[in-house]
Amino acid sequence: MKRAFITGIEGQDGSYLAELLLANHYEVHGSIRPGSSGGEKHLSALKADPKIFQKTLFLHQADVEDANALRTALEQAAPDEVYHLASQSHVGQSFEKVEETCRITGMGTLRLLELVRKLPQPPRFFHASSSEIFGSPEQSPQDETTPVNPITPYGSAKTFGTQMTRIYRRNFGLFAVNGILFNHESPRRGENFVTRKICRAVAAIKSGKQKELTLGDTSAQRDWGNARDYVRGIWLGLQQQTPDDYVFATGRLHRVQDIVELAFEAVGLDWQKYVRQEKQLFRPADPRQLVGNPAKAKRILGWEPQISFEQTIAEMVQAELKAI
Ligand code: G4F
Repeated sequence: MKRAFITGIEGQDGSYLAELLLANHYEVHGSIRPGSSGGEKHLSALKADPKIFQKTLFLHQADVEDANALRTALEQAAPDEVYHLASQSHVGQSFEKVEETCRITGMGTLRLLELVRKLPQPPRFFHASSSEIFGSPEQSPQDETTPVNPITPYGSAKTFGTQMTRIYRRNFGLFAVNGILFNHESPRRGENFVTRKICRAVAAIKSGKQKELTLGDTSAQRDWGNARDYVRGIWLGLQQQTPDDYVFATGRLHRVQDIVELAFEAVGLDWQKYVRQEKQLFRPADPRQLVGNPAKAKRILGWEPQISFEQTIAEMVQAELKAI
């Protein structure tokens, strides 16, 4: 039985990854922040299953800023594979919390790399990098060879973590992999990301609980995939003979406005009656058009995204209606 350690196990990707690894007969360990709910939201079904919780799924209290707690958790788990997903992941908030973002997202990655390197049997290491490292790219679509050019504090912190992961691979012989993840969504997405914000609002407006939806720049374009597809890619990245970097993307661009139209249409409402743009929600800097080329992941990992943008938004709207 392989053992895996996941930072950020309580989040969207961490919880889907835990489910995937458990289905593949792993023993799964996850770090949770002291004082957090311990995965009440997305891990509740796993925690309620007496055949799983404390048998093949274990949670350790360890903040990514606390090297001692992380070391203890890693020593107890003795993992074969480490998946580092924890970060301050909201790009907009990274402008308000610049230092915190760099500490958690940038230094947190370096801290974990250093701890992993010093373990008696260094495990394989996956770093959840981001398309935000490309910021304002000179080429489109972006792939593993595209020069980094971050324009947000979050993108900058992720660039640091990405480069450190490469340095530990090249100089310390660590089996270290960067997954350069473009936007990926699901009903488990945090409420302050634009897909979930729109789908939640649409369900609330449909049920008469909300009157309008205020958004920032609806002309912004992104390459939106589905989180369950990307988590499969994350796992595949660590199952190869040699470590490398991979772009996970769909190769298709959509506007925020497309999400608005799809989501309102799904409940039979005219978006024009409810949506308002607000200057305060525009970011000081925002990548305009991030779109990835996943050819390498397809060729080497045999990875293929299976769930479309339209299916993902429809699933998210249905989940919000059900929740209400
Ligand atoms: O959903 P978002 O907040 O995602 P963003 O900033 O692209 O970042 C996400 O994807 C990255 C991968 O590329 C991850 F690394 C990162 O951790 C995160 O998961 O915003 C998407 C777009 C942006 O252009 C934003 O300006 O939507 C625009 N937007 C317009 N109105 C809004 C809003 N975003 C949010 N969150 N809220 C709005 O009201």
